[in-house]
Amino acid sequence: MNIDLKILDEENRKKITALNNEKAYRIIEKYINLCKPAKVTVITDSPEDILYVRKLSLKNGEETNLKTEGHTIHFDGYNDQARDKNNTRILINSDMTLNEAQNPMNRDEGLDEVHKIMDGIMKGKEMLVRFFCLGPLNSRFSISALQITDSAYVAHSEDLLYRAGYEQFKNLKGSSGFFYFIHSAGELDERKCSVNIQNRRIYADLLEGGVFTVNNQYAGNSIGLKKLALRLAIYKASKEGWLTEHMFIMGVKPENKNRVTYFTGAFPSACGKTSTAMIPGQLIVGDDIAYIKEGADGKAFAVNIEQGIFGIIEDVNAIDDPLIYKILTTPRELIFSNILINNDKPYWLGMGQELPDEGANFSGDWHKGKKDSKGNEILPAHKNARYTVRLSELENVDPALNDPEGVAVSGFIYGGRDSDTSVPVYQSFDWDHGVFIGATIESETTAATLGQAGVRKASPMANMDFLTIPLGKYLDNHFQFGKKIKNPPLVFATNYFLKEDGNFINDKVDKKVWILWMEGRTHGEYSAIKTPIGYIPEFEDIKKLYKEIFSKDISEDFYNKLFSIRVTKFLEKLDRVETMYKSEKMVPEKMFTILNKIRDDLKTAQTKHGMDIIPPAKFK
Ligand code: SPV
Ligand code: MN
Repeated sequence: MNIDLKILDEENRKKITALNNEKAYRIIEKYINLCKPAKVTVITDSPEDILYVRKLSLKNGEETNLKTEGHTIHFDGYNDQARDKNNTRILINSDMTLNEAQNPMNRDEGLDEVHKIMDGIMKGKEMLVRFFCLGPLNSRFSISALQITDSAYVAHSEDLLYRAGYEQFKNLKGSSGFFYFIHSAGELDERKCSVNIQNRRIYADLLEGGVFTVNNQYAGNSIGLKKLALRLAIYKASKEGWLTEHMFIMGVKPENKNRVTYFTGAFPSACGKTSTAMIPGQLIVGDDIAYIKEGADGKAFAVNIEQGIFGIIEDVNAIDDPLIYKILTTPRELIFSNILINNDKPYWLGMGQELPDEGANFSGDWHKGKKDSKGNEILPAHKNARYTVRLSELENVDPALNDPEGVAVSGFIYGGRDSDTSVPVYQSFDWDHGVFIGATIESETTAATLGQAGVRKASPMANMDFLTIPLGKYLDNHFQFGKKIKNPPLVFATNYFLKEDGNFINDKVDKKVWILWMEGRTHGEYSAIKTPIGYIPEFEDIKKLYKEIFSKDISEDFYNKLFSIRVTKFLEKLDRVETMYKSEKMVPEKMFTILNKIRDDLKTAQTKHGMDIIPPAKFK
């Protein structure tokens, strides 16, 4: 390989040569020539190189030290605090199909546009060339990744979130089977925030396995290995017959039983994803993205592609989230983003203490009452403010986190949110019905909390934002996956948000009862009641679990409130689901067969019992 890039000094040149990968070299060369950085530094897995990145972010002013040792603050630019869906586009050729909602774009046009924006974008800046591994090292699940960025904050975040993969990259032995990500924060202001937000672009090139992302810093847009790799991996998995899911992975561990049972869970935002993965006494493997493949004994095995958490900080306090609160308030390597800083101390919404009236936040210098350009008051900290930390910092991290085999998954959980339709937990009749349940998750928007009629947002498998294949094809892949494996996971649905007269019927922490019931079901320990929507728990089992876990006596009346089948509400949901899927292309017929059967059974039950809200005992 002939490396003729003048910008590389001897050491950096050697680091690239050692990879012995022509494609990787050509990509590095191409983007050095296009982005025109002032300096290029190649980072290996060595502690010195990784420390260099951490220090560079401080030196550049992209992060600032806080009082607690190891803690830093990073601000994304104003209006760069969340994923930019409009400017995230999937580049496809004319022989590929996607829905308009998936925001496809002609590949040549997209590449042309984004490359024009990238021309000279790193002038005066240092380009970092990084290598990571999506998933555990030396694992059949894992995918190598090349990351090029001019943001030391992005590179530093990736050290917390992903496994170092320079050495593993050498094992590719020249193969082109890796993903690559080119990022530039673009021109910066004095706070080191991206200035050209109007030219923010996030373009995924499925055919080449690359993503180009410019003029942004928010991790969901900038960090290649997170949601950008998720999009590429969904496409790859679809071709290869495995699953890439927007799912946590947790180990459920009943106190009185000597076993750990693994579950994965997909929840749209604000439906309880992190709080489920973090239920006290259980183990966490991952909180965001899982690769799932067939493994030993015909079971599904999953790995966490990450090794860290990029978590929402709002409402993390000593009472509701003691584990995370401790992490956020004691010394360790940790990046806060978009919170409020006062006197080098971090403050966020819902932290359980009074916030100061002034400080620095995502809007710059902030004081109570400060308004944005539209006259709206700016909150002290952003609602999507976050923390970034290694999973190994958590007491409840599962030792299997880095197991190259992954963990055998006994159950999938699909978590929705509604105040008046679904029961807190139920199990599907079989795998196919489980796919149906995942495909029909809904979350109720805040309109409902304001007291208006609940607005339901469909969120199939909580993965819609990231699908790079048609939804119908994605669902078919799920059906096929279950057919292929001998012992597919049991599938469950949860809803933690049932209300009566505007108040939640049960407590937040009750999800521990539901998870332990699901765990028992995977071991054949509880019987269940067959209803038109699926299997629901028996009163005696739920009563026993409440007693064991919370020393609480529950009444049958309470159980009935939670587990009665609300026929009309469920039928309304089926109508919404039918309308949505009728307008989709390539939807497997099975979806409608399952839907019609549930609808018929609900109507039959309604007539038979002469009631609209049917208590569980009627189905026995
Ligand atoms: C999500 O929104 O699902 C996240 C945060 O996990 S982001 O990185 O923005 O995707
Ligand atoms: Mn996510």
